[in-house]
Amino acid sequence: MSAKQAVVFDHDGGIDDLLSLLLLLRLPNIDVIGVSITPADCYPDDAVLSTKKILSLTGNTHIPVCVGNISGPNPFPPEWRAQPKVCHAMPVMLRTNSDSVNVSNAPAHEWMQETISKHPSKVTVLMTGPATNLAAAITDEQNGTRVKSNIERVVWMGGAIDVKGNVAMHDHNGTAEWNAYWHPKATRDLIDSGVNVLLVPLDATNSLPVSWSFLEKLATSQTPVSDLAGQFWAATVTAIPSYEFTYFLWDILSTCMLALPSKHYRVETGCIEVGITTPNAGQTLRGGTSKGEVSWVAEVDADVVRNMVIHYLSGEFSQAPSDFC
Ligand code: AGV
Ligand code: CA
Repeated sequence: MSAKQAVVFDHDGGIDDLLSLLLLLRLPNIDVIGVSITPADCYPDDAVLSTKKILSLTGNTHIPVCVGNISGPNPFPPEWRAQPKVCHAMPVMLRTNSDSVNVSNAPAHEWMQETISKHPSKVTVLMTGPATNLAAAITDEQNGTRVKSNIERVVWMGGAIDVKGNVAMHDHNGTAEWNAYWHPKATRDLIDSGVNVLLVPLDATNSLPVSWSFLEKLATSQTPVSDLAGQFWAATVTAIPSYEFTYFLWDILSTCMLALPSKHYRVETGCIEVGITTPNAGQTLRGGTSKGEVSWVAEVDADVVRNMVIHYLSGEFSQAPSDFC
């Protein structure tokens, strides 16, 4: 059996970020070595509490948690940031004591530098919020190069390449995806960094809305893990009926990319320029300079991904699921 891939997971506390944490901890080929939180599409206290509880529920209290202290210039709407509070209000979560999980005092970018550069094997960074913490870690003059050299690859839910974005603001032309828009400079710094980056943009996630049929199929599993996952997703259904506010398996697909066989998706590679100012801040645009060459997931087999998600998000919290593929 090949060794597990060491992963640092940086998320921003949304409902699908928390579901992604649960999913990631259940993937058989992954060793999560730490979780960092970006204070973006959440209120960080809620994100820390839910993260600690999910780690406790799944028997992973040894995994350290930390929080970022850098904010981007374009805040998420307060209603979105408040939405994930419902997750730690669920009965299973309320009953779970999480006191033994350690929350680091160091800010996330410093913690990342230390953790990644000192790890004995190369580290994959999965990110499901803005790129802020990692961008600060790798652009740092003193330590950045050492950190970059121990990164295997970055898988990031961010960007909209050949499709429209999901930012609807008065001073924006709608071309950007929210994670890329929250901190456009961080987006550019990551894309220009030369690190091996796989974007999971809206081009790929648009084929995976959270639909009633998906929720019905998950519900037939009737296990502790699938019931909690279904309850988390139930809190997003007010977003289902209208296109602009549809909830997608954004972060979930990004997490799946760590275990999905390559025959089930198509990748493109090219140079990407990042808009920094209005009206297209955060836009990830096909462009000419060789500096920003990255890969992105252009298309996925949505049925396979849905089946994979239901497979891994079923069973008992304390029991590892069998291999999906
Ligand atoms: O743009 C997608 C990113 C993902 O990381 N987030 C939500 C996911 O966690 C921002 C976002 C876009 N539309 C949203 C979002 C909505 N309707 N509610 C909450 N967050
Ligand atoms: Ca997110």
